[in-house]
Amino acid sequence: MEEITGVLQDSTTPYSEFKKHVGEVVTIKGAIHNIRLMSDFAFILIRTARELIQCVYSTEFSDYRLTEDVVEQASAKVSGKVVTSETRDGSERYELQIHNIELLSVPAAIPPVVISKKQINCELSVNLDNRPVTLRNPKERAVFKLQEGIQRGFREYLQSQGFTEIHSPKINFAGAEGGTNVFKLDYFGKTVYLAQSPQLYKQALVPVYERVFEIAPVFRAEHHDTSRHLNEYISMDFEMGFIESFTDIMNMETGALKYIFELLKNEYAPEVELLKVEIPQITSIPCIRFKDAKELCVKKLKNITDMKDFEPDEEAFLGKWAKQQFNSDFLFVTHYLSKKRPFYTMDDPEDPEVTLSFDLLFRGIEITSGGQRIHDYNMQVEKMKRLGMNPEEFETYLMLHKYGAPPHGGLGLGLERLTMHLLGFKNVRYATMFPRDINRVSP
Ligand code: AMO
Repeated sequence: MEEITGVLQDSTTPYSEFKKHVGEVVTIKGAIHNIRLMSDFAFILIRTARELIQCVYSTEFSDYRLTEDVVEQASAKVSGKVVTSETRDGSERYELQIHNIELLSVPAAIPPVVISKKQINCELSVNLDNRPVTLRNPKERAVFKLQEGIQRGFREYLQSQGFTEIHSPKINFAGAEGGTNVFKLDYFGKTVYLAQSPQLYKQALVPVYERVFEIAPVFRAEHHDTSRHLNEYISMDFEMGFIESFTDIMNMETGALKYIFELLKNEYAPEVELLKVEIPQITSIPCIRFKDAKELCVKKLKNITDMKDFEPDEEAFLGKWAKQQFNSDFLFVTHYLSKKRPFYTMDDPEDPEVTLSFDLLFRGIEITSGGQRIHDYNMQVEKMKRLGMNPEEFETYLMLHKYGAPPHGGLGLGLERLTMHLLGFKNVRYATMFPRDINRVSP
């Protein structure tokens, strides 16, 4: 009887080990990304998980002969001799002199979009309609490899700080953030809601684990079609107990961002280079109160009508201001108005009109909201009533407060928003693998 040992039998050699095999015959597996036929030889690029490996076909190297079904997007097992190749910048590169190509599968059709060019060259909507194919383009896939690095950095840093990873339910009895942008669902005859955030659950877990985090999809029924709103996005959340002040949360986020950017530089260098990413340098992040930031905007920008929040052009202005004044890509704006923050936010005891809350702007766009939460039962019930909410509907949420919770707070960081601004995209959809927006639920 065959037994499964947990050890994979792999006869292929990763590109990272080619250096050790110069002059030897190795085997690789991958997709045929591009074929350039010359008069008596051909360049065949093999796309592996992270590289494009150049292979050279010539009748000089072996008796193998190219067949008609060796086409782009075919899956292949290629064996050949490793040789060093010349590069313009003098860096070390290796290629394979093909000895044999074994086709593992042959595509049924030519892709609807050319994916072997340096860049996908079509409208965003066409790109998104054909996502399973366009993501094969090295630049497209590099975006999401970097996005993996961001999540990994967030996870690794928080784990190093004693946080426990959690998964909260996405089908819920109430919306966590208030407002109307909540998706309703029929749940065996009852109305339930898709999670707008893990807010109520991450708070509930503070008395359990003190520090928790979650990286998961959340859902917002945004009715408008903007370049920075999605209806489903990945929220990177954390919540921490026993804080001295809400600046503890901002310090934790700053530490996480520093770690993430170092990780990208060190372990995602091929993608950073391919996408020419300017990784921000963080030593510290400047902070400004909402009131003072608004005054700056009023002085510099015309036609400001909403004094309670920022319009996108105000955030963009503040982003430039932070760059000029502090050479910082980031800016914390603190003490947002109580009226504008959700019911769980702690008002400032020194001025109840404002909250112990903050947003983080990255290159002039909000990527994070966070703050200290109310931990006192009576204070929370009173605030809910003041906001016209029925505390009875939040009985299980209020168990947190009723049965004792430490001072705590946390934040939510939008993964796609951070990726978008890191890569300088004008539209968040470029930083979303399979976007969900008001006009799109497919692919
Ligand atoms: P908030 O609702 O401000 O706060 O969301 C936090 C962060 O999530 C991102 N984000 C979005 N990204 C894409 N599309 C959207 N429609 C969208 N909406 C929000 C942004 C934003 O800064 N519970 C609080 C967080 C907390 O206090 O812990 C919350 O969800 O990057």
